[in-house]
Formats: sequence, structure tokens, C-alpha cells
Amino acid sequence: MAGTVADQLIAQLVAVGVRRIYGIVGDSLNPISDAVRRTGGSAKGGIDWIHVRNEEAAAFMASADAQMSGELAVCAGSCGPGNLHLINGLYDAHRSRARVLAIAAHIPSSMVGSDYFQETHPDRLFVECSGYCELVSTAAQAPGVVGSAIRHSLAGEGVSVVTISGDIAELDAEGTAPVIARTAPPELVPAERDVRALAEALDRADTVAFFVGEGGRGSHDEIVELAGLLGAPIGHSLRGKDAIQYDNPYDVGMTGLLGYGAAHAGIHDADVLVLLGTDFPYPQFLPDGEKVLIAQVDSDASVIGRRAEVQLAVHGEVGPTVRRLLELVSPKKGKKSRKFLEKTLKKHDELMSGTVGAYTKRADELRPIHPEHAADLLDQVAADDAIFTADTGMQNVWSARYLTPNGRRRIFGSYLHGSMANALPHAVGAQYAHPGRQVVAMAGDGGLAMLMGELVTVAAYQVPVKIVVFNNSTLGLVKLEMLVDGMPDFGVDVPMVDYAAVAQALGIHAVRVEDPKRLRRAYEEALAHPGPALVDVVTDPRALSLPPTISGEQVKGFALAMSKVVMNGGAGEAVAMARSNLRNVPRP
Ligand SMILES: Cc1ncc(C[n+]2csc(CCOP(=O)(O)OP(=O)(O)O)c2C)c(N)n1
Ligand SMILES: [Mg+2]
Repeated sequence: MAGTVADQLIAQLVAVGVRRIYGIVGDSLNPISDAVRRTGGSAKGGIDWIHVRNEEAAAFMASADAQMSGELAVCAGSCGPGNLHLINGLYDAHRSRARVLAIAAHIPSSMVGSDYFQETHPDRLFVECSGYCELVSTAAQAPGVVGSAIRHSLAGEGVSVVTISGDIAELDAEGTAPVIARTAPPELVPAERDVRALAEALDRADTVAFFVGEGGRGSHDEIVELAGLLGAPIGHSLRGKDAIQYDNPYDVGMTGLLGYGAAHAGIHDADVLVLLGTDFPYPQFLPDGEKVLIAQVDSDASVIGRRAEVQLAVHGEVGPTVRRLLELVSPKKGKKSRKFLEKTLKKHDELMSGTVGAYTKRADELRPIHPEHAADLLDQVAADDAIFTADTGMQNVWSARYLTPNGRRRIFGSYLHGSMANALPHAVGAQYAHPGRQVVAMAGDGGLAMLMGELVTVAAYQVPVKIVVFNNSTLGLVKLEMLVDGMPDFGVDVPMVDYAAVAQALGIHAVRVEDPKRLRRAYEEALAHPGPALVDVVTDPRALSLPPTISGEQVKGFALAMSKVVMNGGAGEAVAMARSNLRNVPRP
């Protein structure tokens, strides 16, 4: 092809539908960004350059863009520190198997191995957070490597990284780019023998429970139907929430440290527990394999049995497995299964009104605003097809408990990598993937501060995301972790920051809300605003949710920590505590 290696690379991306690249230009990357410029942008069938403030955010944006669109999304960084910044966002993308291609520009090819200025080795560095990671050393090699990188990501292997020196990108292109054949996603049907074994075990059991994860997405109706036949309560993981919780009479909530409702009881008290498309990482929240017969259905056989003692393994997708089970199992008519379901659902109702619902009394009078109230109100006013992103921290708890999925809404975060600061850049990527939809970032004050520069990106491109800051002036989730472990909280509190003022300085519609009575109006105005908007909600740092099933040790820890806090003279209001903690910080 005529043009440079960079032109050829960009043409390959255009050919598979890429319309934007998130990144920061610089030295070694300039030949590639210049090739982007020459395409004339997406309006002319080319690619837009989305100029971010930190490459980490570029990778988060690409991660969300790919996850929300199912298409290839691209980010890029210049050599050394430029692409090093990508790494945390790429971990997030790779662990979620997002179809992300990262371009890691490299120092001059003749200098590699000489400890040159800014030298790193991206082709080694990114191996752990990618499924394909290669260095382009010659022009002839480039189209093949770029083609493979695209193919590996589209095949579902997660992140691909192409490392290329600026001088190689400037060479005349050689060879022709391979055609990338797009296929419809296949269905992984399990072996009949395995599904039959599971069906027989389900028939033999008096009581059955389901625990559904991300792998259940798209199979909602079949799972609910099967649960109805078997009298099985359905618990879910955080990623499974928006896929299974709606229109589900058997819903018993979420398990885990952030969980709520009766999921924990449901999955521990059944004769058979079926894990459907979940690699839920905390074995301590799963039952003992000697007490409960555990079955696991997953499209990735390598995850089956790694968290729990699984006795029945089914390698296949949830959809075809459950559809076959519907043909094989006998409906449970016995008293035991009906009673078990009724008991678990009742317990769920009690727990929900006791923990999740209880805050509502006087919630619209309490100052600082209760984060539960802030989340619940947001749920009420947000669009039916809103996309919510949640920062890692207490936002995971509030979003899991108070957002109501309906089959059209999406709720997601850095659920597998668990990085802070994901909500804002994830929201930007989701907004580019779905320009017409309402995208709401639920940000922690710690999370927002960590990648706050991206407010500049939002303002510069007028990305119409809505940012709700749960501003409790503390690293709330860590405060909770410390208290549960019996440590007085330490190193978590931060001075009060007026994030609305920060956003206003950038020309973003922003309002700070301290009075709970003004919150609904503030949300409604922000959501109705055509451009970007931020609502800085001053929330109560004492709102420390406890897991629904908290161990004796944890209760002891919490009590011990609280008594230490009291004895150290920091008793009383957490706000006062925060101030006194900050007074003890040594000044430089
Ligand atoms: C990059 C990164 N650093 C540190 C952590 C550990 N961590 C998890 S949640 C959290 C606190 C989050 O605070 P904030 O965003 O204010 O949310 P809050 O819990 O207060 O609502 C920290 C420090 C992490 N997960 N990721
Ligand atoms: Mg906070």
C-alpha cells in the first residue's frame, strides 16, 4: 500500500470499524497520531483522536467503550512513561476480556537495549495484562502483527498490545494487510453427558439454589424459568446484577463482602448449589463442598472448581446449558423445595427492609446526606436505559443495593481488577460507545481526585456524562476495612474539597448539595442538562455498610476498633474524628 507503516496500521483499524483512539501524543507516537490526523476524523470515515489527560484514563475509556459496544476500542501512549501509564487501565480491560488494542510507541529501534532516554520494554511489560503482545521490528512484519493483534482481541482474548518505534512507523508500508473476517459469536454447547449428570443431581436434590454471574447475561428468561421449575432462589455476583436481578421473583440479592439480602443463606442452605457463569473470587462466601453439592457451569473450563469444591462440572455457556436442563429436569412439586424457596424469599424481604430499606426514615432531613439516600434518589430519577459506572469503593455497595436494573439499564465498574478512579473514564468510554444514552458516573471523592484531570477531557469535548460525587472526605471503603479488622482508621480522611467549584472552573454545569431536600432537584437539572454535569453530594462518612453475613471475628473487630477510637479521644462524630486525624498529620 502507498503511505507509511503508520498509515497502513490506521487503515487496518478503520477497516474493522474503529472510529476513535484515546491517548496522548508525543515523540515516538507522533507518526501514528499524524496518520490519524490525515484520515480527517470519523466524519470523513476516518478516526478521531480523543486527547485525554492521563493514559491510564485512555485505557479505562477504551475498556468501557469495548465492553459497552462489543467492538474493538483503541488507546495509545508514547514511549516509556507515556505507555507505562496505560497499564492499570489495561489490566482492567484485560481481566474483563474487553476488546482493546493498545498502541505502545517505542524508543528509536536502533537504541533498544542501550538504556536510552525513556527506555522501557513494552513488549515485556504488557505481557501480563494482554492476550497478545508483540514488537514490530520491520515494515514487512507490521501488517501481520497488527492483523493478529486485532484478531486476538476480537476473538475474546482481551487486550492486544502492539509495540512499535516511531522510526518503524514512518517507513514506507510493505505488503498488504490481512482481511479480518468478522463472525457471529458462536454458542458453546456442553457435552450431553455433563448436562444429564447435572439434571439427575437436580432431580435427586430436595432443594436447589442458583448463583449467577456475568456468564448469565443474555440468558435471563431461561434461568428464571428453570428456577421456577426447581423452586430455586437466585443469588448473584456484582457483575451478574444487571443481567439477572430484574423481573425475577426468585431474586435473593448478592453475596460477598458488599452483599445484601438472603443470597448468602440461599446458597448455603440448599442441597445443590449451581454456579452459573460466575468465577466469584471469594471462597469464604461459598459453602463447604461437603455440606452442599456444588455444580458449576462455565464457558471457560479452566475456572471450574478453582474457588469451591465442585463435584459437577459443565463446560458450556449458560444459555444452551440451561435450555437443555429445561428439557431434562422434572419440576419440583415436593414440600421441601417450596418451603425452602418461601423461607429464603421471606428472609430476603426481612433483610432488605431491615438493612437496605431502613435508612429511608427521615433520610431527606439528615445532614450530611446519607449516601444510601443519594443513591436511591439517583435510581429514581435516572433514565430507564441509563448506563451507570461505579467507582471502586463504597460506590460498589450503593450501586449494588440501590440501583434498580430493568433489562435495559447497565451497571458496571472495575469489578474484576478493582481499581479506584474507574468511574469517570469508564463513563466517558461508555458515552462514546452510546452517544444517545444517559451515562452516569457514581464517583467517590477519592476516585474522582485520582484521575481528576479527565474533567478537562470531559469539558474539552463536551462529553455529556453526568458525574455524581459521593463526597464523604474519606476513603470510605478502607475506613470500613480497618474498623472490621479491629484497627482504628488511619490515613483515610482528606480535607473537604468542593468538587463542584472545581468543575465550574472548567465550565462544567456543577452544583454542590449539602441539604438533602435539594438533592432531587439538583439531580434532575444535571440529568436534563445537555452537556456534562457534576453533582457534588456531601455525604456522611459514618455510613459504613456491613455485610449481611458478618462473622463473629468481624463484629469483634468492629467493636474493638470503635473502642480504640473512643479511648484515643477521637470519639463521637466521624467528621470530628476526621478533623482531629488530619490535625495529627505532620506538616512538611
Ligand atoms: C488504584 C487503587 N488504589 C487503592 C485502592 C484501595 N482502595 C479501594 S477503595 C478505596 C477508597 C475509595 O475511596 P473513595 O473513592 O472516596 O470512595 P468511598 O469508599 O469513600 O465512597 C481504596 C483506597 C484501589 N482499589 N485502587
Ligand atoms: Mg470517599
